Amino acid sequence: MLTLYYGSGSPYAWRVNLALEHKALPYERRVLSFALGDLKKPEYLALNPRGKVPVLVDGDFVLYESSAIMEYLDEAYPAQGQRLYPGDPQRRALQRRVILEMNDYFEKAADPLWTQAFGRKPEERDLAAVAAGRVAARVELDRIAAGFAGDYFGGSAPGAADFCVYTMLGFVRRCELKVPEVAFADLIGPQYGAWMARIEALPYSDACIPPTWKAAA
Ligand SMILES: N[C@@H](CCC(=O)N[C@@H](CS)C(=O)NCC(=O)O)C(=O)O
Repeated sequence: MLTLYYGSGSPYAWRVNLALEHKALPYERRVLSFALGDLKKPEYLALNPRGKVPVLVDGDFVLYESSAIMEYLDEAYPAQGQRLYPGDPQRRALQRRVILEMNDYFEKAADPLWTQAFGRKPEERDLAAVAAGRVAARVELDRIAAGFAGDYFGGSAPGAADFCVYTMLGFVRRCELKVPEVAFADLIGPQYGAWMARIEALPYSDACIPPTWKAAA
């Protein structure tokens, strides 16, 4: 049995949750509380000294960093469920590139959106920073769209890159609740909008929505 240490609302934990479901692996999801400081407790720091989610535990093997976890799941359980990465090395490299571009470039570009939405009181929000974040995020989305390989980044079926991009965008959409000027649908445009709808139609997608978001809906 695998254990996923998870925090509700974390796109990194959410992507691993989708990956586990895609691979139809049995797992237990342990939801930690950011507010209660669960991630900084000694027993959790023993699993991840960075005090971040997600962590995967597989027997006596402990792994943190979501991208490494997704690769591990696909390599350790190649015959289980559906593949997260294509077998072809070039297609696999292109998916990894999308993931790195999201982690390294999109994350920084979109930072003003979540900083203004979740890190500022309403009266302190800087809408010029939101506008600049939208422009920077759009530049990255245009670049990353080169990685679409059909209906998905993974080709005819979703894979690790899809789960990575989807959950980051899901987090940006969440910002709109606090800051309507994020104008999410307009920001992502029709190509990403249709692709998000395809991810949301997957049979396991709903089960992976961050539970605190569902509770608040
Ligand atoms: N590079 C890490 C990022 C993980 C991460 O930043 N997790 C955030 C939640 S979105 C976290 O646990 N933050 C808690 C903290 O920094 O105190 C990964 O891919 O797993």
